[in-house]
Amino acid sequence: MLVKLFEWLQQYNSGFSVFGYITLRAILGALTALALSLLLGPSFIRRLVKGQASQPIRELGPKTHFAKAGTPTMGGALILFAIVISTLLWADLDNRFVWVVLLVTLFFGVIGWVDDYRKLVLKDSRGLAARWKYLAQSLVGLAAAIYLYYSAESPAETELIVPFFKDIVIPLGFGYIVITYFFIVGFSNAVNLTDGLDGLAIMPSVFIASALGIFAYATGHTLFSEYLAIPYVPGTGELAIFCGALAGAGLGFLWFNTYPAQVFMGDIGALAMGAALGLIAVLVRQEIVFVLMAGVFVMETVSVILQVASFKLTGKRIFRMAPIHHHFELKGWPEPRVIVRFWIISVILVLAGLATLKIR
Ligand code: 57M
Repeated sequence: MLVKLFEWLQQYNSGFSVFGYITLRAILGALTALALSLLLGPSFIRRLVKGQASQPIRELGPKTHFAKAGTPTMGGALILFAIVISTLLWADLDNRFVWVVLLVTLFFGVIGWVDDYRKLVLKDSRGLAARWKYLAQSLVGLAAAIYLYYSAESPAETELIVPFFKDIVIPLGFGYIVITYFFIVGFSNAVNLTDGLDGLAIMPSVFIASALGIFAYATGHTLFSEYLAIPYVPGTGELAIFCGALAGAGLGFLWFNTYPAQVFMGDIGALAMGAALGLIAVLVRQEIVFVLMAGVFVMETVSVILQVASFKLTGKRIFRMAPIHHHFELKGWPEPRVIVRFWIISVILVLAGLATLKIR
């Protein structure tokens, strides 16, 4: 929104042209979202407590979690608010990628909100029935995938690139729709599964969003994309502003979500952020690198799949409890140790992902 204002102001003072730079707007986007979530956090949490949006704790879980009873949830609403306001302020709103990402994020937020609201406020422990949740996620994911496939302006937008091999490019055809759908819906659920310890889902999301911002900037830049031998997709640079906003809003949320958490994000935050990250990975044409960078989310999801499959097939569990963060808790690791070690793994994976930019 401000882009147009600063463009107009340039006739009075050429100094306003500095706001045309994506890098500056991405940083301002991150700072705006950070300030919004930090400043609004306390009053927001008080409202959640008043509205009785506090998390019921399951009796089956690790006993250490019983002390968390009464912690307000749905803090993801604050993250979404900060992301949306900051993106609307600092991004170029003529950019179609920005709108697709904003809309997908908001739709997934609404799906999560319905689930949270049913569980917490209406006290319906089933929340939104799984089949309706997946149906809603699938409809939004498919709609976005189909739109992006048919609105693609160059083959580069729908070709799969392989890290380390700059000459291997696989045209995906309709496979693009399938991959985009799976990245949106799959990572939405993966972040949701990971969100079971204080700060466990938000910090990797901040790291990954920051890295995706760099990928978005390079992919949307004629010179950098050529120099790094990655696809050039005009317009993706503006996604760096959304990524900055997500990172800023996430850090602000972590202020309150860090152990011992004053608030949880709820499905409204987890489903929306996962969908946004998965979608951006596709838009910046980095699906394979993203699976590496989001390795913590992948590991959590795989642990659940293995646990359920093993229990169904052999009657035995592989882990003491899935998702895998519960396994380490039940082994006796204090919660902060599990969290920080998972963060460290996430940093390593994100750095490895960024390194693929040069090693090819
Ligand atoms: C939601 N939600 C947390 C909070 C958060 C198939 C199965 C593996 C699914 C999985 C599941 O339901 N996962 C999705 C995980 C819950 O947090 C709420 O949910 C929101 C995210 N959607 O924002 O609102 C609890 O997590 C803890 N928490 C924190 N700090 C945070 O910042 O401590 C959350 C955020 C909160 C709080 O205790 O109450 C959750 O875990 O419920 N199910 C499971 O994860 C369950 N695993 C399981 O059943 N494993 C089985 C099989 C089926 C794989 C096995 O291993 O044998 C466990 N979840 C819990 N207790 N809580 C079971 C025991």
